[in-house]
Amino acid sequence: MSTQVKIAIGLVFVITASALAGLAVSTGLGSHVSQTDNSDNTFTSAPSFANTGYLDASAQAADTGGDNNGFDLNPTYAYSDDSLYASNIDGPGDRHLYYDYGVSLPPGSTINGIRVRVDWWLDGAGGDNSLGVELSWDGGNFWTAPKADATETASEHTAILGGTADPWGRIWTVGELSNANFRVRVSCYCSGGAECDSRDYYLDWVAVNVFYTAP
Ligand SMILES: [Ca+2]
Ligand SMILES: [Ca+2]
Ligand SMILES: [Ca+2]
Repeated sequence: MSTQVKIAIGLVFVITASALAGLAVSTGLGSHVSQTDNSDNTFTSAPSFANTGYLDASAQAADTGGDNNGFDLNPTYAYSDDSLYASNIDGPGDRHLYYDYGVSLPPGSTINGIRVRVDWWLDGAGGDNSLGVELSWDGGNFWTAPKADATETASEHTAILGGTADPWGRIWTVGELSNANFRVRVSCYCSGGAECDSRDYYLDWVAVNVFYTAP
């Protein structure tokens, strides 16, 4: 047998073996393990991952500070994530309350973290500008230390303050998140720029997301 013939026979054998191997897979000759028989895929509930999703405020009020009128134009437009927004004109120092988030948790739940999402922007970036958020657990008498987002943009951006395992420096009870007690205060800051006198702040959405473990 010539060398060329031997090579040709060898190639036919390799091609035929490959085709048969493919046929074996395509005809389902591979093994299948039922998911219920696979212990690695046994799912159990994971309460530490429970969270409320982002909740909308349904009440608001201007607080003291600055010119004392908070987000003076359309403050209710910050209830939802959409194309409508609240405006705080000539606003450094102004503060605004958002509340009635309707947080509903199983009694006795452990609060692991709270995230506040603010979608906001500025009319300009002169000076050092930021948006601060504090939380109250008693209807606005006492407040957490503020967290602030100092990202200055002239079009909307999203900032997440707090976190899934960040309870803002305290141990919360379910009752402290009720509409009667829980408050979000948004504060507008500007320093170090002549433009601060006329700085405008725009707020599309201020939403709250609570992470908890049910008892
Ligand atoms: Ca938005
Ligand atoms: Ca204002
Ligand atoms: Ca909005």
